[in-house]
Amino acid sequence: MIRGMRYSIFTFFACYLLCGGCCGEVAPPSPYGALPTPEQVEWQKKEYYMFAHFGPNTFTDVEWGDGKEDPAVFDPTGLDCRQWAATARAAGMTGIIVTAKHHDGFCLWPSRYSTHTVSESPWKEGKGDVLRELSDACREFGLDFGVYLSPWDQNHPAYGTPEYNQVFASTLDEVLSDYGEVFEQWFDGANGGEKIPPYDWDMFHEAVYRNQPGAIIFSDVGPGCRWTGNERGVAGETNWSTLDTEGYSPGHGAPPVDVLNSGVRGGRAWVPSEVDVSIRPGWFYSPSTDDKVKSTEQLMDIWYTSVGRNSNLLLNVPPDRRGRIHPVDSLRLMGFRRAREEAFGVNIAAGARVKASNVRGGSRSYAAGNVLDDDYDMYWTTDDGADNPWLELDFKESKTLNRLLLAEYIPLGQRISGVEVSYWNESSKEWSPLVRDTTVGYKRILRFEPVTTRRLRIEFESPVPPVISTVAVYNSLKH
Ligand code: FUL
Repeated sequence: MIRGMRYSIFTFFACYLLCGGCCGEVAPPSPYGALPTPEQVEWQKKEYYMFAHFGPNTFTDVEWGDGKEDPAVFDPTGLDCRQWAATARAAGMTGIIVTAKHHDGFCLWPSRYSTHTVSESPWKEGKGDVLRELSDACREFGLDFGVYLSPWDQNHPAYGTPEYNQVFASTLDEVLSDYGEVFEQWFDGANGGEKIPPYDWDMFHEAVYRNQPGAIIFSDVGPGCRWTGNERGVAGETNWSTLDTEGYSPGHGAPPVDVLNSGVRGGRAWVPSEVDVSIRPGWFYSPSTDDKVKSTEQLMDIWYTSVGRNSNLLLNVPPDRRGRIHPVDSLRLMGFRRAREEAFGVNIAAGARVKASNVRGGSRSYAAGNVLDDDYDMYWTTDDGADNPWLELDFKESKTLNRLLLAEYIPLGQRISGVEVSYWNESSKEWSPLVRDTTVGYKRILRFEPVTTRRLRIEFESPVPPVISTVAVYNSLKH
């Protein structure tokens, strides 16, 4: 009898631990609204990668070549894609997207579908292939490889005719089948031509997915990710990863830029924002901008307004005329990395006590403490219909802080529309307002004046239970 009792107490506790605090699994909250694909979730985790604008413009000092450039201008004296990759890696980036073909139509690889390519240039006696060297270097340095291809082509004789759609689709086929895995296909919507021929976007997308089923397609309106509406590095303060794309197309047919900037609450498609911005005033290298490379302060600001606002950051670092990242840009990238490490190196919330207004089903699977672990898939959430959800952090002693990082678990959708943060004011013995904001999404970093306190309270506005994967707190001394 006693033995049996012991056994059942043991099984009860085993069951308790296995089931996460109660007998019987507690179902997770229902997904809400448009949802990301698994590839979009993985893409979002890449956060920060390099854009490399390189081509004839690098040598001619213009931003938009007209396609009439002599291919002989393309002649880097010491091209070294391993140096690009080593730099990106050391900068903390996760990949590189290269302008395989910009608006001038020049192809950085020996394309079968153009006569305006590296093969016609003197570089490596016409035997070179930048995409080969870069894709190999990315693999060697553990980086993702992505390609930019402009549909607008000022060189190709078929441009403007119905045949061009097939030419462009074949070009995509070629690039996307020859250089290994491509994580992102970047379609530029820019077009300075007077008459833009109708592009067959379905055909282009099909070519991408046929060759690279896991690739994320960038354009003004996705479908994988969207332009954030400006090239200044600033995503909307309110930034939904959802958008209504019906009836819109990339380029001139895109929604207004303010819509792209903030997304659309309740939009029917999941099309998260990507911030593209250049470290220099122009997209291509020019010796005249060597002294105009963005400062660490400017880059940190961009971090807060991109990654800190539910976006990925695609930072353009244009290789110079040797075909290497210029030392000024490299130094700046390293300073930027150090600044991020200084700002976010010590998480004040680690080891804090966390309390919540409610824990779903009382289950440990959804406990408040999950917001402090490093596992993105572990989150805190509440029962359906639980009012006024909040989390409270107790640092156990007074701490000075000025940054709060929040992350929603996006596989269940973007849910939160408002956050209100207050701190425990020891002198007045009450909660004092600290900062309030709107959306969270994959990542949100709130900045506020330093405050010294032992406790922080975060209230969430959400039509359905909030699902919070991460809460982190920092005291950034410089940035
Ligand atoms: C724009 C282009 O016109 C610029 O030259 C650059 O490539 C930028 C990323 O996109 O639309």
